[in-house]
Amino acid sequence: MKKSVFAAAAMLGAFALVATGCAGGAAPGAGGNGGGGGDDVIKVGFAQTGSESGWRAANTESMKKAFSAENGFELIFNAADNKQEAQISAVRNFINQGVDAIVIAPITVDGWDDVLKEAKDAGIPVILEDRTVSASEDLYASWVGLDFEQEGRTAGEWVKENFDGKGANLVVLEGTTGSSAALDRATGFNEAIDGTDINVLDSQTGDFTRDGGKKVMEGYLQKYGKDINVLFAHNDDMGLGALDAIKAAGLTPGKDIQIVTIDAVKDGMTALANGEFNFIVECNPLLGDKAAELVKAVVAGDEVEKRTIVEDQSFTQEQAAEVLDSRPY
Ligand code: GYE
Repeated sequence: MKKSVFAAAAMLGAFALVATGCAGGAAPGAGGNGGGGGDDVIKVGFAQTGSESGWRAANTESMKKAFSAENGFELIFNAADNKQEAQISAVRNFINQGVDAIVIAPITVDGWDDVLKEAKDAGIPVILEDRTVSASEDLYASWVGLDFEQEGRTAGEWVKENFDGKGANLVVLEGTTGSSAALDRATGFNEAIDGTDINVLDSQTGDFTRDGGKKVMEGYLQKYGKDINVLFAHNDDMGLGALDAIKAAGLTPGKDIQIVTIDAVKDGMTALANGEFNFIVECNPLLGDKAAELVKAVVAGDEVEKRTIVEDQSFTQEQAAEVLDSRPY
């Protein structure tokens, strides 16, 4: 077993030499790098988290569009069903296939050091999109994503403005445990409500899914009943799942329990425009073009920015009703 891993690594080492040998000016793939027929096509492996949410569906679509054949890419797509081991083995697979670049939307922040080192040793550049990792910055070429901490802070500021001093009992539906999106949103939110009298009754993960949001909300309603008057969900989908639980408990979402979420995908914005949600902080999933631009630059040997942050907005019910039809996702 060990031997074959070593042999593969040695082979990839040789591949890396060929690849860096061409980086001095020749077009990527010009040296017959085995990428796909000896032309300039850039072979990219993309390790997606899974398909947990509407945000994810929009992100996957954006990535597939940007990494299209017309744009000069051959895309190998993998979705890991929110399981980090599966995602890491997808990345190893890409390394073994000798792709020109790897893009990862990392499920969790920790646990990436080894496989990122393996990619580096094989001379394959890695671009991160969406979430971040705790591994050293020199193990990847670049990251494009959102300011999750600011998103959480914006949600928290809305809660503070509307509920401080008003006897708020809040519950939280957290995103996937250990993901940078969940960790940073919690940090920003807690910072914003710090020093207020907002009472956080409970905070548990719903794994960014509708089902998870529904189940955890059912548990909260059983435990705290009508005491709950505010819900912060780390994404729209968990908030949408919670709507079912709230209605089943005979309560009116948007009134008895006010709801703030993050993402601003179509279904979430529809719930906001309908008055079932009260506020949404946007998280832009359309990162494909930027990720593709970064991959092209890195493969060509150009210097790139280490971090690219895409701007987000936020929406009230009135604003959601105005923009709903023009939203691209
Ligand atoms: O908010 C959520 C998705 O990492 C920003 O992951 C992303 C989050 C997004 O499942 O809906």
